[in-house]
Amino acid sequence: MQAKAQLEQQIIAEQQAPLHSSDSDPRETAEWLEAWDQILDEESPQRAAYLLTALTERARSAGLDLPPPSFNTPYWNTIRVEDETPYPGDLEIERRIKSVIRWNAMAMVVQQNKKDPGIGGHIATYASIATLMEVGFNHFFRATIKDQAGANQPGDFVYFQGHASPGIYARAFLEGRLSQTQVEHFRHELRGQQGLSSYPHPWLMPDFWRFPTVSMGLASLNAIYQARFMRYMENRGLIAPTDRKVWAFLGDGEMDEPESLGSITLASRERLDNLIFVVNCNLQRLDGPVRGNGKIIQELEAIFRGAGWNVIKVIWGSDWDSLIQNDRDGLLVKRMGEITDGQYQKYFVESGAYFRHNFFGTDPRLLKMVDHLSDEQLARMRLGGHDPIKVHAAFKAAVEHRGSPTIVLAKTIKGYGLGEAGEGKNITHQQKKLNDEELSMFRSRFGIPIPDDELHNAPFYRPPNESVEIHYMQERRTQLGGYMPERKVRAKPLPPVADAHFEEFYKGTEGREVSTTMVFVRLLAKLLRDPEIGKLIVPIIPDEARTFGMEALFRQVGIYSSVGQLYEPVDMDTLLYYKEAKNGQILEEGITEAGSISSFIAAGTAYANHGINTIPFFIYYSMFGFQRIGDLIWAAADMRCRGFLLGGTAGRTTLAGEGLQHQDGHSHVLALSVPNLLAYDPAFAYEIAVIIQDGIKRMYTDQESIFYYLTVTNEPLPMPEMPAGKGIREGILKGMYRFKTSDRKDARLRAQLFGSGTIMFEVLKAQQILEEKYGVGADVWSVTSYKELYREGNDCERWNMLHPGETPRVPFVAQSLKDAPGVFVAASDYMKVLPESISQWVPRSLTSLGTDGFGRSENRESLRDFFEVDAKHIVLATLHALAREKQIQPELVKQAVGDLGVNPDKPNPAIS
Ligand SMILES: Cc1ncc(C[n+]2csc(CCOP(=O)(O)OP(=O)(O)O)c2C)c(N)n1
Ligand SMILES: [Mg+2]
Repeated sequence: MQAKAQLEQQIIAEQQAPLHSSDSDPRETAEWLEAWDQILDEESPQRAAYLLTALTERARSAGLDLPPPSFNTPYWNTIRVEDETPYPGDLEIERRIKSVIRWNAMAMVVQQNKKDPGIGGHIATYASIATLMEVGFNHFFRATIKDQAGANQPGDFVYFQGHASPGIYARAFLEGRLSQTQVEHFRHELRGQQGLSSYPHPWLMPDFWRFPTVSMGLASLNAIYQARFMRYMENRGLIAPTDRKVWAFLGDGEMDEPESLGSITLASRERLDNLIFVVNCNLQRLDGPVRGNGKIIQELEAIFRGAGWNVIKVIWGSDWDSLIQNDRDGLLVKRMGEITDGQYQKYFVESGAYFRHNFFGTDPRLLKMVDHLSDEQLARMRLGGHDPIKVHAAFKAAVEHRGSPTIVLAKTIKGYGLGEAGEGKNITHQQKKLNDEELSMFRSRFGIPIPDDELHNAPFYRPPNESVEIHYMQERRTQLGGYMPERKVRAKPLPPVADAHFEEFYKGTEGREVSTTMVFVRLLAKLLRDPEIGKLIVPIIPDEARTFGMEALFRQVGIYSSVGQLYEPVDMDTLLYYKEAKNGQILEEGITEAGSISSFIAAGTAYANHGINTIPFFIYYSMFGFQRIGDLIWAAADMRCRGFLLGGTAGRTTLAGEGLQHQDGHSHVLALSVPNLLAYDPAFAYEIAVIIQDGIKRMYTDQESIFYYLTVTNEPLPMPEMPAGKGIREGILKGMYRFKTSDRKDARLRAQLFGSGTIMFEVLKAQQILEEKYGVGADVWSVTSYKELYREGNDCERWNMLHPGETPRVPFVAQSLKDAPGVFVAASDYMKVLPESISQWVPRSLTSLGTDGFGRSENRESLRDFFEVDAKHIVLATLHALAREKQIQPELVKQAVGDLGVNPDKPNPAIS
């Protein structure tokens, strides 16, 4: 122990060489060091550390300019050999199981690429992570866990490195959970057989995968917020506290994604000791080295230690123990520390002789240390991440650690076991085919009993159920509470929410002007008070509560804080003070849309992961939604996440003064791309009420795998009463209904105007102008969702194409408009393509007005003029359409341009 501590000091001292080079009294230094060594040896390491800290503090308070603290430890394992506990499993049986899994994972990819060249898949990643996975599966990952009352609760959550999925499938195949047919149909999901998706996709395999991880960076972010949300649920009494963990297995290349590192201080600030990252440091990414000229493990160590994480490095396997212990003068560890990752990678592919010469050959004393080892032995010296003993010690320390999250940095070899076919080579990530010789080598290396004449097809191998191996793995999983990964919907459906909450909104505001954001907030406040679902609501805000007028909720339900409120809020004496509480309900995330959507995902999938129907409402600046965090929304969709996304301050022209970066005119276009998302751009209070009530029912009572996007705006407007009559509610939900019929039904000139969001009020003004000034009788339609109309229309068209000769289905748009006379004009605060998406079902040609182009810093009136979506442009577009239909003379339109005050030579907003 003392020797190692001395070395550590020495190495750190070398890093801080300038300080020591000016040692003016080496004898005195030696005395101090000796005294300190004595304390370390005779008292305790804690005492020795305490004294150092005390001295440092004293020095700092005396104003000394000390060198900055080093966040690195030497390039060796964090856990000392003497602190390792005996391995609790049977290493030999586990090795054999792992070998078979390795083989099947490889075979899965090779087989597919033989029969379908280019179908892809990854061999090298699982090959490097296999030991990390298997130690986890055999000893750590608990599928269920007991709470303090002895009741079974959901166990650990594991985010598996996405493209290591062949190994996860191969294990499930051995466990008997996946059939031979399934593994034979890896990446072939459309062959009339049950296949396996390329990566973890709950959408495609809803009983198996829980967390989509293959978009690099999302796993880290999601895992942090998942662990945090568990604490939130515990602190609010929604789930029983347990010591369950969230594990995230990540690639070292993946750590370059900003999302991977972006929220790590939240994890330490929240003391998330229920969170464990494991980074598979195989030193390679897709193209080549992650840090050829540096050291990824050291870099990540410093980052995470600096951020307050517990860092455990697993670099060297047991083969190195005696060498490291005999390294009395620190030569070996110094050499280990000076080699770059690129050079280490070279050692992986080179012979033992090369390793001896290049690594140890720099100093005769180093060479002597490995005299007793043959070149072959040297070449086979295992790394920490391939040694179950080291990995187990690290995982054990990680799960036992308290007070901060842990990251395990495990050094591995990419393509481990592939030999010439790719082990450690730059091409290994892409290696999908093995020739017969390479297959034969792989088979021999891992001892798989497959005869030569079958080898060519790389067949799967499954030991019989009665074999020691299968028996062992089943027993381990039974001990750990069941199989993993597994996704099970645990929550019972909710009863429908009481109508009473929504009725107020059907009445309208009798001329009082309110924004749809205010309507939403009022509805949310009511839902929060509901005795049944109130506690399940999770309001999520990225530092915009005041923007959206939500500050009243601070006091009503409190802001979640894991430590309560340790200060006297500055506005304590006001009614709506900033109240933080341990059981606070609002997740006030700070300025992170990526973090907020991760909370949304955790809350919106708790129905499956925890069996609790939490209902998240995430409200944000609509511009920073699909555009900023679209990939996370896609992941939410894949995960069958439920809940409501609220795009606040939405629309290109409703957000006055904010300009180009804030004014969103395309989130509804981007929302078209998410298959199970319903997107609405409501204009009126009652529409919001109808949509949210139906949404809660569909998601939480009927348990549909859908979620919602609603845009709300901050323009105060008088909210009308919900029109009486059949079909209004249905129309709101399906996407359109006639809001107002013209008083001039008998007029010769007729028009149908579509309005959405706040632009609806421009449409209503246009209707009046058309009737009063131009004698055009115009009906007004509220289009709440172009997306729903587009989806349903396509559904009908497709059915009709596939069922020739049968009575064709008529799209809802066509049904609704079939008797509507006149020309069709649509206006919204979004791009023109949105209304155009339904034009094929509009009986005659549709003129679409929208807000293509960059925003401007201006007020609403000028913006609507600029983008040509105000009442005068709607009137002009209607007259233009009538002229095109030869119902009026072109001269009349020309006249109108002047009368309406339209500047025909204004720049085109779409391109200016
Ligand atoms: C956001 C994103 N960008 C790119 C990719 C494509 N991709 C898949 S694996 C990979 C390399 C991964 O390297 P690393 O994280 O080190 O994992 P390893 O396979 O080495 O364990 C890349 C670039 C992706 N999946 N996600
Ligand atoms: Mg890597």
